[in-house]
Amino acid sequence: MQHKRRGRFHRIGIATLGILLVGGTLLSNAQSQQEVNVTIKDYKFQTSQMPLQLHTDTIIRVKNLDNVRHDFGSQMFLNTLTHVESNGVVTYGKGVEGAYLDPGQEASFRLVLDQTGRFQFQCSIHQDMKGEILLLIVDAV
Ligand SMILES: [Cu+2]
Repeated sequence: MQHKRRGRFHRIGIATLGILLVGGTLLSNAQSQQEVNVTIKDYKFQTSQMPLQLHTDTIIRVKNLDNVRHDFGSQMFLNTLTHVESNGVVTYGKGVEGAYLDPGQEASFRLVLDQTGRFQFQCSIHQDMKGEILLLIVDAV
């Protein structure tokens, strides 16, 4: 069943990761790894995460709960070393575009975020599926 999609933002699954950069003193336990979880369901990206910091090993775990194939790709991977593990296959390097996820499949992306900004990710198969990672600097009081 096809639905006419009018407004670009009407049916798009906007997933926003608010990455709060907090002062190191707020996090009493130094974290060696921080995690972002992205679930794909009903053609939408849903994200959850802990507060994130720059210059820290970050792992983005993506799981496809739909019964169709999706893709998770982002420009944010292009200029940084990214370690991708998908279906038992590990890819490592710069210029990684993303990974395809078959139904039920998971993929993980490890990278270090070293700049603030807005980083969009998307499914290349379904052009309306987009999400965004926000890197915001929050000044510690
Ligand atoms: Cu898709």
